[in-house]
Amino acid sequence: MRVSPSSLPAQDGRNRRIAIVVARFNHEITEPLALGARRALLAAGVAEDAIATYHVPGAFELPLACRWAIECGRFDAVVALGAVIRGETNHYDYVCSEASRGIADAQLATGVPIGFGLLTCDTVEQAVARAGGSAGNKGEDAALAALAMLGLRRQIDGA
Ligand code: INI
Repeated sequence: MRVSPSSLPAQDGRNRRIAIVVARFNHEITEPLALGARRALLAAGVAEDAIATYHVPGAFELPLACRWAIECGRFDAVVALGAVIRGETNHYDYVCSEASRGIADAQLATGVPIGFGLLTCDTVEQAVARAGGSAGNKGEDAALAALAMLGLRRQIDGA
């Protein structure tokens, strides 16, 4: 059984403002992720004009752009999307680990949720499967995770 945020109850995105930050590198993978994220947000009730999409060169740049999106104060949550595909060199490992660490740091430092939609795959085929193929769309999942965290915060705060 596939366990993902999509298998959780529907999220309530009404009155939420969300930034999608997407890497251009491997854009044939990341654009379907961005479309999936947008689709999931709209389906959850986020208004079209409450979603802003920003592009960065590659996954390495995701953390800083997420941080900027948070610091501008216009968004309740961020969705970070990218695809790192293992190549011949260990560049892959640096990009994966720094992007992941940076995204985690940004959400922990600010308290603003960042849906983690960074694919880290051995092959293009694996990435395609996770960008709307046989393994679902991880952009959708990351968007729903961000909304789920906003809902959890509201629940914990008792609001
Ligand atoms: N960026 C990615 O988003 N995916 C990759 O697979 C990748 N590889 O393999 O190199 C990648 N590299 C670029 C990196 O994210 C930066 O944009 C670049 O180093 C400039 O800072």
